[in-house]
Amino acid sequence: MQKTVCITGATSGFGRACAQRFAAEGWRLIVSGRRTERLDELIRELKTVPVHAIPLDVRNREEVTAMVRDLPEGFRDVDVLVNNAGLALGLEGAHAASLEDWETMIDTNIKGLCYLTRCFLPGMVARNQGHIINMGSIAGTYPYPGGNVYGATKAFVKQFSRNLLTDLVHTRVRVTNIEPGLAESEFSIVRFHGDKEKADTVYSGTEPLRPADIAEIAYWVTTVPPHVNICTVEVMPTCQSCGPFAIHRG
Ligand code: NDP
Ligand code: 8X3
Repeated sequence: MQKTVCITGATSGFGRACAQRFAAEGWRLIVSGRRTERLDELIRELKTVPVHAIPLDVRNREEVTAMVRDLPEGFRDVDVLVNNAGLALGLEGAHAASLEDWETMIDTNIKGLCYLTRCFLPGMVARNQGHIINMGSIAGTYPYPGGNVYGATKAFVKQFSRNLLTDLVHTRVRVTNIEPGLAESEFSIVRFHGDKEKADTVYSGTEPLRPADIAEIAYWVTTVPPHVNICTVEVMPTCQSCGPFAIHRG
């Protein structure tokens, strides 16, 4: 039977690549994001499968609730939710960072992810079938200068994913936290508030992960036998590793 996947942040990067990957396997797609022209593009591109595209700001709880409540016939029983919408803003130290940026990251990466999860879970539990795939980050495990609130939001995603598993242990609903490292998308352009030149320096001289690499993992975790749950996938490009502890000598 044709399965249904709902992907947030499908207008760019990992989310868009996930939409392409699941479409290639014939899945029915619910795709969302704030940029409607990008959603229109996606509909034109993914002609071979049913697509329900819906403009959505995940920070808006009422919008999220209405989106899930008003899903059209044929799209209501969501098998997989890819909680991908998210962003980093700024790389300043905590003493200099913008509180507005901090709030946007918390509202999107934490609260938005919670709204989507809470809205879709009752259906999944009632059907005793479903899969929540959260887009975490290595930043949720390893600190780096300027990662302050961004990394903390992804640490939330890590622990929330684990706690979901404990609440769902009596069901066959699965939860996976994918934790990518350096990956080229629009992520750094957004982080540096549109400064493409600065964003390019993040990837210069590296071979970063590509959105398609992450989409492959997101699709793969859904294909293992139903009694198997891939809890966490930490993934980095070969050119990246964890740094040493920092010691400041005065
Ligand atoms: P992109 O900037 O390319 O894509 C981000 C997506 O999130 C866009 O589709 C954007 O859509 C959507 N989005 C952002 N804010 C909102 C919002 N308020 N409501 C709805 N959608 C929103 O970045 P990536 O693809 O790289 O990032 C995807 C996820 O992966 C994020 O959660 C990010 O933190 C995480 N990640 C990224 C890594 C990287 O190095 N690239 C590594 C590890 C994790 P729109 O603007 O149209 O709303
Ligand atoms: C994105 C990866 O290391 O830039 O989550 O924070 S990193």
